[in-house]
Amino acid sequence: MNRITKVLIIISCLFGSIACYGQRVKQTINDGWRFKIYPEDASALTFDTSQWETVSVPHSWNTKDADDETPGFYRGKGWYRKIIPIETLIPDQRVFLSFEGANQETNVYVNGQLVGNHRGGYAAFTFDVTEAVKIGTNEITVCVDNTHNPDIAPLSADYTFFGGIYRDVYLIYTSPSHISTTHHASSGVYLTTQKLTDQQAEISIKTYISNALMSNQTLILETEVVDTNGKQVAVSNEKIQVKGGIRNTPFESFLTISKPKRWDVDDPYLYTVYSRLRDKKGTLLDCVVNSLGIREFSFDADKGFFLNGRYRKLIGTNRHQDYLGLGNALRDEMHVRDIKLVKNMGSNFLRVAHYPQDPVVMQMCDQLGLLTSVEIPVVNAITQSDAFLQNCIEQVTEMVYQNYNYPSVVIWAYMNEVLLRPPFDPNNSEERSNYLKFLNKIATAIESKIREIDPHRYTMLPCHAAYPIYEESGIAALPMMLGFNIYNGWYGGQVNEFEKGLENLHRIFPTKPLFITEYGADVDARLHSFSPVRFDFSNEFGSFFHEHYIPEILKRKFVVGATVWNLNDFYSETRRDAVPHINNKGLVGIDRIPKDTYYLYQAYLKETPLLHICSKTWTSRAGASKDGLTSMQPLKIYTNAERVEIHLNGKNLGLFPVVEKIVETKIPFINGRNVIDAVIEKNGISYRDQYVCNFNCINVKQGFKEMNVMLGTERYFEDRTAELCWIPEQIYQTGSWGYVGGERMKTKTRYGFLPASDIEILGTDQDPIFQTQRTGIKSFKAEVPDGGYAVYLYWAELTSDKKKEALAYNLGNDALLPNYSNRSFSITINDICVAKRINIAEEYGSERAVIKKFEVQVCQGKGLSIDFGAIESAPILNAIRIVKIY
Ligand code: GCB
Ligand code: CA
Repeated sequence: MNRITKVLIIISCLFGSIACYGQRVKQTINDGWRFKIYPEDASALTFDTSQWETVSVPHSWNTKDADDETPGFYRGKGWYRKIIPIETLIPDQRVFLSFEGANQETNVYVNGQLVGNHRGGYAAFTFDVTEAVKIGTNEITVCVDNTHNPDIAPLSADYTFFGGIYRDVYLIYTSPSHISTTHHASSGVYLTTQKLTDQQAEISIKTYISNALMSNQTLILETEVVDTNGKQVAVSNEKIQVKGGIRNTPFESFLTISKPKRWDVDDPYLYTVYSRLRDKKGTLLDCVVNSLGIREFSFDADKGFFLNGRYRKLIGTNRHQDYLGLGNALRDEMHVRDIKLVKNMGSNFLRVAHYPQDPVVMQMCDQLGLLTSVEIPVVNAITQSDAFLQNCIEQVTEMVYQNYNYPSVVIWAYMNEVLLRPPFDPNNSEERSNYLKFLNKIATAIESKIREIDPHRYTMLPCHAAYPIYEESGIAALPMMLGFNIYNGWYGGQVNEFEKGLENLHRIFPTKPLFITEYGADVDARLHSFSPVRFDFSNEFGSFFHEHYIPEILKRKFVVGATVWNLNDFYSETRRDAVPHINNKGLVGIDRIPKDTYYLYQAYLKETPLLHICSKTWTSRAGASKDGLTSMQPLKIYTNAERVEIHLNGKNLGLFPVVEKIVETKIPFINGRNVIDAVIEKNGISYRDQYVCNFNCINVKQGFKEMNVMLGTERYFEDRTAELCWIPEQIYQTGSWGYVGGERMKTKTRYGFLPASDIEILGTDQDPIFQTQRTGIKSFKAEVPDGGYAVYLYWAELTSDKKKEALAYNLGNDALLPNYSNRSFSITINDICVAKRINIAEEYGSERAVIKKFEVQVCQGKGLSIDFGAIESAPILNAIRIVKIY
């Protein structure tokens, strides 16, 4: 498909003439790159690129291998090459190549000559390539390297470090004298509201000028502020003297805007600021546009956050920049969609974690009225090297300058859970103390760098819950506020430890405004449970978790704000959960389909009527049924109304009261199609939500067609590709169906047990069907009617001889290596031996999905009995599907 090339031509049409001398030209060069993964040097112009693949930027080379069944993904060099024409667009022009982001170290060559190097995967960088290009065709070669580099942050993290040029690349032409493009790749203009009253706003504007001409120049710098109607509200014109051959000279000017309109979350009013550079005759040389949001804010450790004098509880989400199948290589429009999702949830805050994101993300926050914190990616650990320290300072400098003008930004953050995974030997006190000292040195340097560049915003350190070591190292004292990532009830303990923990943190850090930078629980949208427990990945546990956290956050003023981890599910290659390689704590999926929890936030945060029937995506549903006609199952509704009327298949079930935004009831689903309508009323207008599902009432005596049962679990699983529902096991009783004997397989961790295995099941993407089992099962019986049947037995050997590395951020919730069971057993179906000795692991390998389908007959009213006979160790069964064919 043809992609649209964005061409941004910044013209000052206000001056009437289009053909001004020296207009800046900025255009993307995203398409038609030749690309190859190549670990060696491919920079030579003679290098044969004829066999290279053709790709478009945004691009990542890890979109497939970071989500396949082979552990790891390519971390090394990727080479991009492209021929670009350079024209003469401006007399004596300067030419720049500008990258919005490439992960993580980049070398750029023009016509075989190295023109620049950049280290860090999340910031923009711009190189002046004027001397290296010629008019006509030019070969641009870009080497991006995502190899682990101990001198570049982050060293490790719970997200995938996709390699590639994953944000836009631009070609920029300017006049020889121009507003700087190379001042940390920012716009070259920095706007600061110095003083603000209802009468007036005093704005300082620092403009960096570069002059490539060898002679000194007398120039005119004009700054014009216009309101949303295009009306000029302030202007300054200054004569400036710029030395020859000098880059990045700052000039400061001041403007006053009378009766300023404030930028606020409900009314994100933005002025437009034109910075124009002219020669002394008045001819335009360059123009840069920024927006200006005028606001004042403050944090108080007891009273919370105030924006323009008004109290606001900050609430919203974190966000990762990736998407299903694309890695981090998202088009602008996709970033925009995400920020709309954040706003639409009722949020007023976005933690841009764990790294600076695409400029369109920040522009959207400005336009929609979302406050933000932006962060550099120093995650989990540091390297005790001056090179690492230097890189931190470079990254923080780029972050602050590049994001300086966004009114949405109120916090600069650094170091996420930096003491989660310290590499020192805890028994070596000297090693420990040296590490903490060096950490303090880096944190101090970052903190003072931020305050030096931008004394107008707050600084924050997001810590994990084990705060004493943050105190001990001295780093907790440095920032103006503290963030805490809290997972009580998920990684361990009970949800109500959350509020106790909050009170305690406030007692320990009474002067630091406290922000809950993260909290969340994993939900695989396909899983359900009516007795949810942590780590079952069910929708219902996720709901339970957030239903508890939200009111506790809202209740406490000293909790200045909170951001859910995370807006979206995101790639984390090393994770092996219900959905391998993905962290499922999103309120929306990696495909951006909202989960129930997203609507719970809307019910709390939105004033417009909100009504949502939970589990609406669960369209293929099933359950055990006493009569084969109906099955009682819980139903939940989220709403900001006071009562809800519920209808089932056209029948009014009555009015139900709402408690803390929730209606909970039980519904007699009928076999087949069910339509549930919920209705609320607000100001005489009624609002309706509808849930339609196909329900399979499972009863072996009444209209039996098929059953799909997972052993060893309480979970329900929706196979969305086959549109069928797996239901949990039950014990066999005469006249019915279920297992005989055995016990639920237990996955042991350091602290207890997981409700399901955390092994990635090879050969399937329906992992949950295989992640639980009954060990030592004797039989599975179903008293089905006579006829011809297909019986599918599902296995995966969940013990393994493969050693796995525990994930630090899983906080001890990794399965301990179970003893490998070399098991074999026999299978008999209705007295016919179908396998004398089956050894799953021996035949197929452990951790692999194995399905065997047997064609069997049931006659003389005997029903079905599948019997397992132990030979070595205990027989197992993970799931069973029984289908009546004749
Ligand atoms: C955290 C980390 C974040 C992880 C998250 C989790 O505390 O800051 O990067 O993804 O926990 O899901 O474990
Ligand atoms: Ca892989």
